[in-house]
Amino acid sequence: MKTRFIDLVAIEVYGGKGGDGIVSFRREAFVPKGGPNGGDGGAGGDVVLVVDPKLTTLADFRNGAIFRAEKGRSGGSSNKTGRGGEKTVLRIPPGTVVFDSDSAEQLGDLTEAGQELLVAPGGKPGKGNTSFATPKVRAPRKATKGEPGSYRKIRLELSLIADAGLIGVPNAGKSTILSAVSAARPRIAGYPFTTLNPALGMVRMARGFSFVLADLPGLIEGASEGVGLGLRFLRHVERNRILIFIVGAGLEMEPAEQYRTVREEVMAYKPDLEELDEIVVLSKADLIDEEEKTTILETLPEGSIVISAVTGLGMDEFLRRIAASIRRLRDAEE
Ligand SMILES: Nc1nc2c(ncn2[C@@H]2O[C@H](COP(=O)(O)OP(=O)(O)OP(=O)(O)O)[C@@H](O)[C@H]2O)c(=O)[nH]1
Ligand SMILES: [Mg+2]
Repeated sequence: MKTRFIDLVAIEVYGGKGGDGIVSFRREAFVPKGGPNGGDGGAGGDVVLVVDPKLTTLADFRNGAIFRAEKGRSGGSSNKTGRGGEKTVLRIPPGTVVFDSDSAEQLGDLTEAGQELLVAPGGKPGKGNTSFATPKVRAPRKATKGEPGSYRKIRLELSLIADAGLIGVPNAGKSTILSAVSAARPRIAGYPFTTLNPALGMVRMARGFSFVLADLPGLIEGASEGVGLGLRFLRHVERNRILIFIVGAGLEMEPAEQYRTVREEVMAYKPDLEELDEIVVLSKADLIDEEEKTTILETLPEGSIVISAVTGLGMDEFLRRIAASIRRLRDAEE
């Protein structure tokens, strides 16, 4: 299932200033008029973006953060060139699109691991007086300063696509599940509609397999007709490839009724979704005993999974089932 989320951040980047060239003359014993030997400065450091495939969000960047690269050093006597400034490398996730905030020009679309984008070149170094020597001017007293590095305000935009979304009535335990299986920390509370906007989490399985799970706002009857937050949520399910229905134990509405209501809303919104893989999950199983569990399971589709994000019951199977489904779909796409 594909759900798009945009992670957005604006930052400022400064290339390092170029080092100054210097004026200097050879001084040797018994050589009264040494020639020029002032070296050039070093180039200022660049600010560079680099794609790190391990990253999945722009969460490492604070809005308005400022990044500067190191300045180049001044030249030395004996024609020594100053050391160049270190570049500043900013790691970003694949799929980041970079814009100049002022001109709105797109500077790059970074997708491949290791791909780089120079966003703020360092300043050009100044020249030492050696560079200004000519047959006529043998002892120039001239050197130039390094230029300032360039400055830019840039906007980073990442659009994430969820592989699967958690669908259910309010309070079913969707956000609790996402926080149990990923590093995402959506808000969790015992009142309905805690989740107003979809949250995304990266679930990392063995052998480098990972997928993105979306925690969606609760769905209620009438959602397909615009009641509550339903429509806003359903827009995100539209491109989903797997539907994960979360029904909660211990809620006023019976699990089978929750499943029926939510499924009806989803299908009323978009009948095509009938064709998708479905996983039905009974959550909060720690609130009920074995007997209740059996009774409830009889009312849910065959193969429904029983979990508790609080005790960890059934969570491995839950993830394995989703992973297997996603793997199949990814293989089919290739
Ligand atoms: N005992 C128990 N309580 C749970 C479990 N999962 C969630 N809860 C509680 O149920 C309440 C609702 O959980 P959420 O994860 O916020 O539910 P949600 O489905 O995201 O709700 P909305 O965002 O409002 O749609 C919270 O008080 C949770 O602490 C569970 O496995 N066991
Ligand atoms: Mg929630």
